Amino acid sequence: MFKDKESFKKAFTRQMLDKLGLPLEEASEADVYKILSGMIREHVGRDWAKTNTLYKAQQEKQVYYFSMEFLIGRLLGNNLLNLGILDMVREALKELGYPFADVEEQESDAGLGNGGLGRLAACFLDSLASLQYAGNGTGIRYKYGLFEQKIMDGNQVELPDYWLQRGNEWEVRRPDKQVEVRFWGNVVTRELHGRLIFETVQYEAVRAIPYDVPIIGFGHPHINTLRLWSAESMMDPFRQPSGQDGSYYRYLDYNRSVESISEFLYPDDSHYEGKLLRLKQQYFLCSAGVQSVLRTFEKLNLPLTQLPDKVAIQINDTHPTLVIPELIRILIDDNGFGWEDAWDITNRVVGYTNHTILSEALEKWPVQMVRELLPRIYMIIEEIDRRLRIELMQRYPSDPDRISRMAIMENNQIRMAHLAISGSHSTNGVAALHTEILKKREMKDFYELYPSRFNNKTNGITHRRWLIYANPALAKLVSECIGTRWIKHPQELNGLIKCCRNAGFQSAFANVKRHNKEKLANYIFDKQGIRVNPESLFDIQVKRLHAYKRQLLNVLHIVHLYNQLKENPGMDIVPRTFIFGAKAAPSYYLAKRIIKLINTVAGRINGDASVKDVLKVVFLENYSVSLAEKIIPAADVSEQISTASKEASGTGNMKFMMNGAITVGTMDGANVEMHEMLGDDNMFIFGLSAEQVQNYYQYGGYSAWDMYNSDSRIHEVMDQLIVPGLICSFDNEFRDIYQSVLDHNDEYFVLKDFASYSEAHLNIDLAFRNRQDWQKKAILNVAHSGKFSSDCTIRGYASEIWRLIPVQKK
Ligand code: 26Q
Repeated sequence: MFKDKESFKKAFTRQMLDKLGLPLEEASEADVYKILSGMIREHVGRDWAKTNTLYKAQQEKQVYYFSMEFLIGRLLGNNLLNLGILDMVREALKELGYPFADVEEQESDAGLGNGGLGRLAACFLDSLASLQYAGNGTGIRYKYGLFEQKIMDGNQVELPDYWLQRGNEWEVRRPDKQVEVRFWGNVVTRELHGRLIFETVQYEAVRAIPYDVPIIGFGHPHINTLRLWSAESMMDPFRQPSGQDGSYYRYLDYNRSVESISEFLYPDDSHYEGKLLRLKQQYFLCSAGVQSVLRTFEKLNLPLTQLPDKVAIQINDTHPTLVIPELIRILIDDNGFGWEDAWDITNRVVGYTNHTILSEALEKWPVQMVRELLPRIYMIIEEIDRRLRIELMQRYPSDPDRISRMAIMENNQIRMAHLAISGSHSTNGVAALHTEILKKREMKDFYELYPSRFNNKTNGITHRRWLIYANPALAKLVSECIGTRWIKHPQELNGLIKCCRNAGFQSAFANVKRHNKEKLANYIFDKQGIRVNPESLFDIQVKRLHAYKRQLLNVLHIVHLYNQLKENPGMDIVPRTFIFGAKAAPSYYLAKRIIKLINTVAGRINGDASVKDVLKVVFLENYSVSLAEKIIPAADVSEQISTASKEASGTGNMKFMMNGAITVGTMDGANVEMHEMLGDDNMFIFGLSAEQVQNYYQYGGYSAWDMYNSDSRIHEVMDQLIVPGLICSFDNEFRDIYQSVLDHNDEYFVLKDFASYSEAHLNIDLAFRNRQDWQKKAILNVAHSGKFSSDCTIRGYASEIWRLIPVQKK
């Protein structure tokens, strides 16, 4: 049915009639979306089954990527692209009277993630399938994704994201594959033939139902599975008939509590807080996921001792760390293994990826909570801790401090990172600098104990979604210049280096950017009624709102520019449009105040006719994957300005680079590796280094008040946060922000980096005036971005951590 345009049109029209009883003329865009996505789902069904049969027949080793988040966004366009029929379908629909862009908008954005970590998981799935690895995703099918953001009166307001409201054409419910997950209860121990047997009684059982989503590989019929688990109640959860002595009411309570398990995604406020429901979610994912992995393994009819030869589990941060005690539990309690063997198997199966160096974000669960909710898992963690302590005592007999520092259980808390490192064979950071910081500081003790476990895997992004799909005009131009091999081998984008000075190519490149900027300008006007000039420099910062990402530095600098323009109306600056997009965790007060500040500044500046030709500020509501696809291709400048050492990697930085934006950034996360390739000529680096930041934390010597008193620009913009004038409309309007910087001694060095940030922006201004040179820089950014394709990252994980080779290579 997808052979050619005409047969597609015929099949499509026919399905519209058969499935919805609608002649084409009466179909809405939503109807078109529904039929089209249904057709694709059906179309891939056979190849999906074939891929699974192949895995089984060839006894492939499989990797399971366990993650509490998969930020997949929309699937229609991406699936058509990977199937190689996007252009054909686009044309066919156009001929039938439906612009593809309008059809696409009918799909809700699957926002099952907060930001980088969740989007990384989605990019990895795309690469796994496209490179023909046997790789699966394991996650939770949240009923509500990350909240929808509305801006009201400049403030963020959160609305529930009921993304499933209109159904989900991509998923298949698989009740036949359901498993049971048990909470609460008591462990009874007895002896049987000289062995201790552990049995949990009086537990509460929950049904885990999988929903499978096909993950379509690019350019070949290789289809992997993302399995998302949903919690449902059982008829007989307590293993006793309900209805007796008040147990009916207990059942009703139970029913409600079960539904909440897969109800919503927790927003990340990077400030760890141990919530019972979150722990339930984590164990739900781990237990259902591990049981399902083992069921698939069972079909191979091999002994469990061979599990590490056939299965790798990668845990996306510590959120799914409970796979470790869960796998041990199943091996010991259900399969009769002794501790050593169960531990050894588990250790060889699991790998752990760390995504954070903010110590306040590290997960620690209260002992009591784990003991009550997961009594048997708790016993196993206790045993892991006991054995680790013995190992440490032997290794460091005279260093009790070190043992307390490294223990898993300490101060009535369970440190999940320590559990993850000791229970797995691999711990990786997500950028070179990040891994070095883990080894030298954050996890130094563990690095010294297990040096060979630590390794780096610099993050990546799928160039299929982020270049070919999001920026088709640029992809086409690239192919015209260097051919199409780069699509399968993204490193070959470096073929563009030879075109970077070619005037004809530069001007074609500039036209593509211009076209993308016009599209974004139209979107901004449609959505927010603000007119921005596509001729101006588009300077963009889109990412979660967090103090360490320093949106505040950006907005204070904008205020400074505005002050200069007010003082000196004739000042010669390149016209700029500053664009922001960011969600703040609902409970993160300071982050929300920064959103209000950005909107206040935007309102003032956009309302001031005297700067209307040179300065605009836009805060785009509800930043999400599909919005990112519209914004990133239109950027001239990419803001990656975190306090050095704080951003583990960043992946937005890579997306902008691949779309020909030039980065203004600190030497943080993967910016460092970008800089290695691009050099000072093609990136605007500023600010303290990670080492300098560390030194200030360690030895002091920085005073925010001194900065304020010694730099008149800083003095002026800080005062504008509290004194009515160009920015504030009443006394102390932004006192909380003012205080966070001055009274708390500027934890993120916003003031310290202000001068060098301003200077970087002056350099941007100068550089943008020389358009040809600017194009050259932008082209070089694209040319060097192939290294950041997630294909490259996934090959690294596959060969060095999972020991997996692509299926087609056999
Ligand atoms: C934890 C406990 C309770 C509720 C929520 C959370 C939670 C949820 C999500 C904690 C953290 C996250 C997400 C973290 C994250 O996205 N980290 C980013 O990961 C990217 C991919 O590796 C990196 O590029 C970024 O640098 C890093 O900040």
